[in-house]
Amino acid sequence: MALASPYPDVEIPNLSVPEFVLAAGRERPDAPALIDGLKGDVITHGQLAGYVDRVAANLHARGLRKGDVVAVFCPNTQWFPVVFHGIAAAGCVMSPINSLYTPDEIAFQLKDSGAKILITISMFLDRATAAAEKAPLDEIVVLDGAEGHANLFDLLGADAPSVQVEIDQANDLVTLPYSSGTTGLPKGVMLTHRNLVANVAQCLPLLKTGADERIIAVLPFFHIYGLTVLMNQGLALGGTVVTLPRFELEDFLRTIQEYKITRAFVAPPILLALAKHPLVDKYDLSSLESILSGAAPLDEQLAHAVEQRLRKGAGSGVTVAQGYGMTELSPVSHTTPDPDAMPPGVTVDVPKGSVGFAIPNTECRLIDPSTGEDAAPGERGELWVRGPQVMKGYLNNPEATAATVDAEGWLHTGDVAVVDDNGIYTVVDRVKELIKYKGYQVAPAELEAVLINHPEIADAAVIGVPDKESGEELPKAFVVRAMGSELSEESVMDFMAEKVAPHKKIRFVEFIDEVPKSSAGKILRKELKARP
Ligand code: 4UV
Repeated sequence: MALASPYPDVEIPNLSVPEFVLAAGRERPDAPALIDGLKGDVITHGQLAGYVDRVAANLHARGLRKGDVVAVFCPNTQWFPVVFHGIAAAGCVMSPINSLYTPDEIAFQLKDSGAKILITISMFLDRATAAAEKAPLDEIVVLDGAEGHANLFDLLGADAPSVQVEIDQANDLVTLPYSSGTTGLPKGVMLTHRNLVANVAQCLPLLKTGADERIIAVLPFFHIYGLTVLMNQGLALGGTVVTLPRFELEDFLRTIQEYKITRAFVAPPILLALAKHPLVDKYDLSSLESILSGAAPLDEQLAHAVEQRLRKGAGSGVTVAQGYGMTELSPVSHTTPDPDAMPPGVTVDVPKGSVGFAIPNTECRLIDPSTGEDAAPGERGELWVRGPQVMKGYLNNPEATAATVDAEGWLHTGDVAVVDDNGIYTVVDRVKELIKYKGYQVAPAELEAVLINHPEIADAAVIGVPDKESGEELPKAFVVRAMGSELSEESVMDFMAEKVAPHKKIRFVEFIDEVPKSSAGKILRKELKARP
């Protein structure tokens, strides 16, 4: 049985992403749209619109056409949104690459996505160049400049004529982030202009807000949470997005104080720092009205601890709450509203450990995995989601698409949830392979593929094991040594540390005689998890 959102449907304007997201800023061209939290540089809404026009024009002049993929390998700066919307306005597709990736990981995404151009910064150029040796590109643009490369000024050049590209909102892709979904290797998630416009429009009724919002953007724009919720939602409000290139607690706290940040969207590790670290008391964080956590489960006690600590003395009314999403959902399907934006007729407190309500235009089902039928009321089940934010599919992978989005349009999340009588959802488990470390995806299949390339490894399987202290899941490898090999745990971990980004490092190794597999060859991860 489909469970509807308790919010009335919203209209989804038939606009491209830049048209929709930049519309509010047109009304207040002199207001700051983007501030560099470290340097203080400001881009106003008026300048942003002008820069976006230039980037689109210059990408067109460099030969890019509708549908071409442009990879972006950059940390959060105020230029990331300029580049993203410029790419989108040119009708091209932005594929964001994780800043921590190794050359092999970058090359995989460049090849798989068919990217023509890579836009990066000089600090990342070594890795970008090494990746481009394995995945040829037309060009690498280095925003802050490097000899022999075009730079930001070339993308902003005045001479190229403006372009007007016709966008078919429901079909044309705007971004291609990578996600392993419920199983296997990372796949290109095809998100259309409509997906992203819809997801911002769907979230707005849950915010009680105006154009004076100042949002701190420390979670990366290369992840869909950063792209949609921090960047696009922030700009669509006509607010100010203050960027930080990485999480350093002191920079984070100073930026909140200095720019009187009103909203922070974070992941649980940042809340842990806010709850525990002595530095927090040295800063005035009283401007903060809302902290929303997402990307991994939020501990209820931790949410209360942060709320109490930040309220103490400062007299602020900050609320700590939680949202839930998935790259394949653009990403939001559930979130906790501002206290004065509750669904019509609902007056209860939303429990801190929950992920709130299904957002407008979103239907859910909870399916009992053992029967394939709807779970009984109050019982847990796999969460299925249907709505305009559901991806178009995985790039060049109709099988994986069909296994994730069924014929009726339900996306099977691989997460297990319960819903109460008020329509409040709590995520209680994950039945897919995916491991999450600090909110980042770690795909066991990807690590297994790297492990079995080691000459002394005959077979391998990876699972996530809970770390009590940090509350994180840590990747653990079960390794079958090749005949005669004396491979040590350390050498397995060292080998992996060279090949994969730091968040994907193998933290534990156990040697076994054989990886348990089903008759169809599927790794029986449950058996590995159940081992003492
Ligand atoms: O694909 P992905 O890396 O996507 C995300 C998206 C997180 C978002 C998005 C919008 C929000 O408003 C927000 O608060 C958070 O992380 O990983 C998707 C998987 O991450 C787990 C779950 O297993 C998803 O399938 N996950 C995401 N949020 C939560 C979560 C959560 N609140 N509680 C438990 N697991």
